[in-house]
Amino acid sequence: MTFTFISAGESHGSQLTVIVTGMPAGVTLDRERMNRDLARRQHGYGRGGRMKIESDEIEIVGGVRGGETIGSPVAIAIRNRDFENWRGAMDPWDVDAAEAQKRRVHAPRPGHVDLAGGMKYDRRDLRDVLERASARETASRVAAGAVAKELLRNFGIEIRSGVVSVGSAGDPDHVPSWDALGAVDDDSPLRAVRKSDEESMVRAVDAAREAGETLGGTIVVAAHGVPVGLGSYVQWNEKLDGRIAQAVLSVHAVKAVSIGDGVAAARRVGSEVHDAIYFDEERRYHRETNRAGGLEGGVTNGEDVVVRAYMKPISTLRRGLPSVDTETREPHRSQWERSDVTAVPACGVVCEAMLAIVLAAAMREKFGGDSLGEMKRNFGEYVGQLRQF
Ligand code: EPS
Repeated sequence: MTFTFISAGESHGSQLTVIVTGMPAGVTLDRERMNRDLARRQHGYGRGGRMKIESDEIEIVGGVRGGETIGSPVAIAIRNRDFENWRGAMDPWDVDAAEAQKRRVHAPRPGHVDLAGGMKYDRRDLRDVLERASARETASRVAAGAVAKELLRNFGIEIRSGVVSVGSAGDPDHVPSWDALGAVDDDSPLRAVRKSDEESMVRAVDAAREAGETLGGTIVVAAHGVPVGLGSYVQWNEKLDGRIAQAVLSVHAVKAVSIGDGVAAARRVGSEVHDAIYFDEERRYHRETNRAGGLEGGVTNGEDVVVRAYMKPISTLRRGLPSVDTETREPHRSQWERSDVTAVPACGVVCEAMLAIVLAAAMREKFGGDSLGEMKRNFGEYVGQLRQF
């Protein structure tokens, strides 16, 4: 079974439900470590009132016994504490008409899927669209990613991220080392890679809040310990760079993705872009630079996989934006109740999860096995083969 996940649940519904398929049996899960990822996603300067209500926690409801996977789908529930405040408008069976009217959304936000979603699914109350389109869904991704990370760590694969820019503060092109990503402080306001950028980032968020604005930014996500040979060059949809890009671009508000030096490489000559190949007995084949971001021809080359995600400003602005009332078709500013000013630090944690999910899928495809032991034996044989090359 392919390693992947599916999720369900509305932002103000009772819970998020996540089902992860393709986990081998015999993987020990660390509850605290997994919950820590959920907490990391909730953190960050510029989050709104909702994060004061929620305190996300993984509740495993299938596929795990005594802390170990048993080969069946791993099912997870994450409760939405805010549901208690929304039950009248969001209950699956008994919606209170007055409550539903109070929560009705009829002035779509430019930049959000409110309008296109309402037209597509023929939902006149745009709340039916925004509830599922909400970035609340990213808690599901982080839960699935936490499962993927538990698998990957058995093969020495680790994932880190950090923020390199928020609005115009920081440097979106900054290339952090693996160690620099390790030094990112999850408790710092914006999870900045360069501590010297943090202050200007905080000021940018304050200024945006003051102006009723929102901000985006740039995140670097990297994976270390990835073996040579994940993904393939033989078919378009097997190229791992494309699969990573799809996964990261699917994260809310991410509008661009690049790998390695990405966009900057398009402006340079070839000799300044490609990573020279070296060999010595200890390090075997290796590079002194990693501008390719660990991927050549859609295949991992053993260097760190380095991905950059560019997040646009959140589309819910306190000051609103020009829009149309879909009930009267008259001009109407987009609606606002509460929202985050920025969620760039959280987005980094979500992108880690997406990278983990794609890498776990690629590892499962290459090494198979129904149990972790079988998968590890297959992996060990392959590592032996690489040593002969
Ligand atoms: C979101 C709007 C805000 C965010 C939410 C995403 O929620 P609310 O509408 O309840 O104020 O807080 O993010 C989360 C709930 C979360 O867990 O990240 C949106 O419209 O996308």
